[in-house]
Amino acid sequence: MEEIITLMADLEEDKLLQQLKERLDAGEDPKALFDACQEGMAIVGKRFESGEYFLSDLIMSGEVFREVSEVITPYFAENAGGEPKGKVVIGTIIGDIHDIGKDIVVTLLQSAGYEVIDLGVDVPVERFVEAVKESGASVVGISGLLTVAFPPMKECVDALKAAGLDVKVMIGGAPVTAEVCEYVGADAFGTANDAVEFCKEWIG
Ligand code: B12
Repeated sequence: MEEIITLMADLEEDKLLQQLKERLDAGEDPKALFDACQEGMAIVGKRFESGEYFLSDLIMSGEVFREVSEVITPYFAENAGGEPKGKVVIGTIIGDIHDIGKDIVVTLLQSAGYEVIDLGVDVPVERFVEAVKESGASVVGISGLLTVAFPPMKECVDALKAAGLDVKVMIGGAPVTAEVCEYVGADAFGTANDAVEFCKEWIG
């Protein structure tokens, strides 16, 4: 997997997609390949923080990852048809436009058989409430990468409660900790893999 990690980290789009297609067709585990790409993304983040990568590289990494998801998702075995196991509303909270992590959560949830209503980025609190009412979803996922995103995340949880909606709320994003989770009043926080485990526990 080292080669995949390096190609993702170096933003070698064409070579990466070519390799992925060949290896998937050869029967390699899509989950392992996806995890390797996530590891590559983590390296991209570190290179940005150290000043080696610029904003344009970050934006490029998001585009590459989207293509990676499009190539890999159809190969996830659990994705092969059938009734959705349950509905999840997800979005990046108002004021925040980071969506790479959220999109990974969406991909993994869909691959695990859940119907996902993705509200996108910079989503107002009321939109989460409306979407739950419209869809009847039983889980809400809120993503936030900026510290300033925490108060609106809390407002969102409060608004869902005030509307009397019986939903479980999970939150995520690199800076989210147990303390943030407690402050926001969410039921759980974690990684994209954790999101799938939470939904298995809450919805089945
Ligand atoms: C890529 C990136 C960008 C890209 C975003 C592209 C995109 N389409 O998303 C761009 C260039 C646009 C960007 C812009 C900005 N960014 Co930025 N960005 C990053 C960076 C380097 C990586 C984020 C990322 O995608 N990581 C990879 C993904 C896979 O990780 P993740 O998002 O954490 O997601 C994982 C988990 O957290 C989880 N997860 C995510 N969401 C959810 C939701 C649920 C429900 C669950 C369960 C799990 C979950 O699942 C994922 C996989 O496990 C981070 C640095 C960092 N260390 O995070 C800074 C960072 C988040 N950005 C930062 C800043 C300051 C900004 C800007 C304000 C910069 C500016 N001056 O304009 C703007 C913000 C604009 C706005 N209003 O949102 C700061 C935030 C600081 C803070 N404390 O608030 C950081 C931490 C960088 C830094 N060290 O300063 N950024």
